[in-house]
Amino acid sequence: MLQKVLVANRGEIALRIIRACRELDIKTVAIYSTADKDSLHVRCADEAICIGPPPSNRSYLDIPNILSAAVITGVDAIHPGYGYLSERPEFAEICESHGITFIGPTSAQIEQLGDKAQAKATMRAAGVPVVPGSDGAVESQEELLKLVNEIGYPVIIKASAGGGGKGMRVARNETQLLKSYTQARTEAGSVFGDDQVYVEKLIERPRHIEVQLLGDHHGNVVHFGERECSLQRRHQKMIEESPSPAVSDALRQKMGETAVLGAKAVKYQNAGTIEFLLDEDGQFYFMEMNTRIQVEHPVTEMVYGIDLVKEQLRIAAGAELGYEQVDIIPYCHAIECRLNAEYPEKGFLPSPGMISKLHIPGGHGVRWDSHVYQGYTISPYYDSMFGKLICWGSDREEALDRMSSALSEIIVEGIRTNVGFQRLLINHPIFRQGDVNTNFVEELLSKE
Ligand code: MV4
Repeated sequence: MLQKVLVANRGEIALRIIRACRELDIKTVAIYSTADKDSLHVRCADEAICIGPPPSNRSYLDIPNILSAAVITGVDAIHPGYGYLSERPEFAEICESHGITFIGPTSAQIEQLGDKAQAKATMRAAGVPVVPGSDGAVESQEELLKLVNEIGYPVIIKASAGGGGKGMRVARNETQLLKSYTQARTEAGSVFGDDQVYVEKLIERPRHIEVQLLGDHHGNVVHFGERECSLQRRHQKMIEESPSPAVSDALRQKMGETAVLGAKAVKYQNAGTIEFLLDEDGQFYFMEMNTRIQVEHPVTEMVYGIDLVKEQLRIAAGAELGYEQVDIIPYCHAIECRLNAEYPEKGFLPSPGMISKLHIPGGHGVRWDSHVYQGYTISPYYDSMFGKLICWGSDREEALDRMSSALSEIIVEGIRTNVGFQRLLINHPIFRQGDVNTNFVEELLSKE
């Protein structure tokens, strides 16, 4: 097993990883910026090293500083968490070349799946359904017009180096198409340093459904069902649940087997997620593969009774999964609300500051993953998410009722939060019916 792990992250996920290490008797090293010196991940780790000033590019994204911390403390592995360096192939590569285990897939896998056009081609070749569109990047206007003539409008243009919704444009006619194409390439070039774009048919009002995967170093890959992630605003997820109210047992099996097929095609190792779009006819299509542990992993943990972070550590140490697909059974329904320090009435403006009073709900079927405490100051430098509330129940209704009750119980003073907005969503009749798509939150906000 691993002896000592450096956690190359902050906030709740750093704490989540430290807790998993402790249970496995693995020593931990926290890294922190000067803005995070009072954060719980610093207090809970066995050792902590300051790696720079508050701006992320001078601390949590500073590879030389983080590697120095790893070498000084003599760790044998680094867990990148999510965001930050988690999907940078060059970071995984430099760990590999220094004999430090990167807790995740190989740098080659991160690179292969990080280019979204290439990932799509790989999945298509493996037999995973993809949205009709270009084979890889579209090099010229002529090529673009020829292709769109075949597939028809509306279409969506995406940056190959993008992902998570960054650098996408919709076109519903030829005028929009040519304008969007030029804009998309210019923008992709300046934002990602890569101006390649690809085109596909637009799926209207899709659901975002993702399948959780684990692969070990021995060729075994299994899935842990799906998460419904359609409730999001500006590509930031707000609520995730498992199972999805739109997925039948038969569809789950089909999506799961398809995701495993895709992961096996790249010999995927460690935790990963395949994102699908599910259209209104029940067809699903590969979108992206995320090569990291995700924010919303706890809902899958509650439903399947597994600790995904511990599994990541075991897998990285070379252990075999030790179970098969037939052993993986859903036990309950789980839902997660992301709680943010933000002001919903002011366009979700960030609301950093000191938490002067805090009461966290508890009880049966309630989990709270967070790095904050009463008296903690939320920094303006980082993401506004200050905690994740996860509730589960024997069925969807029980999980949602429990979430509603927990959201009523929570007390957070000193900052503005989205708690009230989350309660509104949880009790919204359309959400209760399970009848949502990726436009739901924005449409709801535009009606107010
Ligand atoms: C799409 C789409 C419709 N049609 N592709 C956005 C994030 C990225 N993973 C893929 N995204 C989309 N791709 C086609 N062909 C709509 C979206 C999309 C979306 C997807 C998931 C969750 C929220 C979304 C919000 C807007 C657009």
